[in-house]
Amino acid sequence: MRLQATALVLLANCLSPAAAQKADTPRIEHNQAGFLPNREKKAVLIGRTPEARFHVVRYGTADTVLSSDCGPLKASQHSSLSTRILDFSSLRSEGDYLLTVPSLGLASGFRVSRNAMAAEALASLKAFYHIRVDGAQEARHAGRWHRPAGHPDTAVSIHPSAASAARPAGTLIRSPGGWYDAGDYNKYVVNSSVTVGTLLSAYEDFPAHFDTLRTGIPESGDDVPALLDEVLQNLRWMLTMQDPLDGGVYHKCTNAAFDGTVMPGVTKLPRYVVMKSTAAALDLAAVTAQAARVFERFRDRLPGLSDSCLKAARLAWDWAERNPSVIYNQDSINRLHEPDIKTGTYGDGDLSDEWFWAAAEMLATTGEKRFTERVARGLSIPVRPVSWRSVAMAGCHSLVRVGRVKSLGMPSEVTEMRNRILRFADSLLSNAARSAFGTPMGGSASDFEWGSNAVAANQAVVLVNAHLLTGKADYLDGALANLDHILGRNATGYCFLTGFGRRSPMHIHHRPSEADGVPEPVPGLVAGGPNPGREDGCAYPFTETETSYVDDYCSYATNEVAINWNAPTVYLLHAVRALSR
Ligand code: 9MR
Repeated sequence: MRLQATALVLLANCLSPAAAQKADTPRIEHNQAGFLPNREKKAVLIGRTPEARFHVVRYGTADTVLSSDCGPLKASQHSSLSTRILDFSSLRSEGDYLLTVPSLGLASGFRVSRNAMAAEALASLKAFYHIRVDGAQEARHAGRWHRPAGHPDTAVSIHPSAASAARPAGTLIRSPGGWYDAGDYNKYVVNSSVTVGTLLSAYEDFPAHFDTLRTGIPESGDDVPALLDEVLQNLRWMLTMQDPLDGGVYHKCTNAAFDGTVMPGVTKLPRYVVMKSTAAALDLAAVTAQAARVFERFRDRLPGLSDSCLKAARLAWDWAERNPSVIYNQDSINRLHEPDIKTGTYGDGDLSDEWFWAAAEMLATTGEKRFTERVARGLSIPVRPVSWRSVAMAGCHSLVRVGRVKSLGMPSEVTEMRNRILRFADSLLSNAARSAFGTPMGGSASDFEWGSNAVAANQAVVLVNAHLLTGKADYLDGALANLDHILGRNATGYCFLTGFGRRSPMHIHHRPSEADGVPEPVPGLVAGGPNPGREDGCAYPFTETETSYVDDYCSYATNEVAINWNAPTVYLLHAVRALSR
């Protein structure tokens, strides 16, 4: 088979998804960031298409390097779409190629390279620099997205819900720095914790990879890995959220209401720390205990940091023991206090997994018996990937990881956690075998929740952990399939990482990206992704479970970005790079 590559490129452009009027217009979708030579390579042919052959042609030549049958027609469980899977994993030579289905007049270009996804991995981490609150961002670090400093947060008011005898309402405290949570300009301890925990786990799992990585941030060259320099930005802010007098942790540092669509630092509205909560205390305990472990290695370069983290962890844990069920409920707060607080809640009524995560990290770091009882109780918590409200899996990963190198005095529990990770990973692989897109993502309709791309990424983190435990390639390919989902092999045809792929979000719900006058959004941010809840009430082109996405600033329910969605994407992209060397 000899095909004219130029003609196919033109054809591909004519039939590109951007031009598609209907969700089921025949088209080819795949990871738009390219494929690694030694790993699985799949695309999906979307539409009710007849049986067909596909070919891979070396770009710029007429040489067909691979031909095969498209897979059987599969009806998707989450929309009226049908698909066929195109598997070209046997292609292993680096180069630029066209994937063609001549009988349908379809083609799509892709690259196979050892450097596949390297730029994406770097950008996903650098994105945390762009969303820092503190400090002017200069062009030499921020490129076109340079901007003045954000909210100073040097005089933050104690909200009446957070008042104590020593710090009555209206007392001003310092709580500078950190990252903005998402498209909004507030800072939340619960979500910060799961984010920092994920990034610290990335470091603990792949230290050699991160030790040599440079991201071009102001701290470059300080002898601390870039990932940890970035983590420190938020960790130091989190430490300011602890009341040193009693160890309690304020739930968030926030405006009373969301800022308008302006650059950060433009609004001068009052900022508050709001109510101490048990979730915030336990999450902070977990993350500072983990940080104490990680930064112990950097004792010379960051003197005192590891000790301060462990001290904060102990104080927060003790506060939580004295205040075991203070649930953050914004409606109740607003009934009692003024001003009303209308920003994000991150309210969670079930703290069993937060207790487990905090106990697991404390045990992993200190080895103290005091934490074993809460760890043992955690064995009954249902297994699910990490999210801001469900953090038990983070504790399992840490216990198993640390349990491999030192005794935690609970060998059977650690073995049970290992088995739970593997059983869950196996269930993800069987979901992938059934899926019309060949991905673990979408095993259940509920995977398509607010921030569905983070569900895909966090499932993949479990699969990477299963791979680390067993060395089995299937787990890593399963993780890669969910990365493919985020980068283009999905029903929308979007590569959800800003700045990458042939079709990626241009109008994310992110105030700086909307207000800065730069046409392209801040790069390296992951958009939330399909969410049939469509809580924003915006106009959507498609509304089925897996197609409910719109690239519109209006859509905070599908097109916002958030630190807890970027962190597992950072983990995943860097894991795949580190494991494919
Ligand atoms: O990610 C959060 C999602 O799980 C919730 O359903 C949603 C509504 O409560 O809030 C999301 O978190 C938002 C937070 O409350 C405020 N900053 C933006 C976050 C992402 O949309």
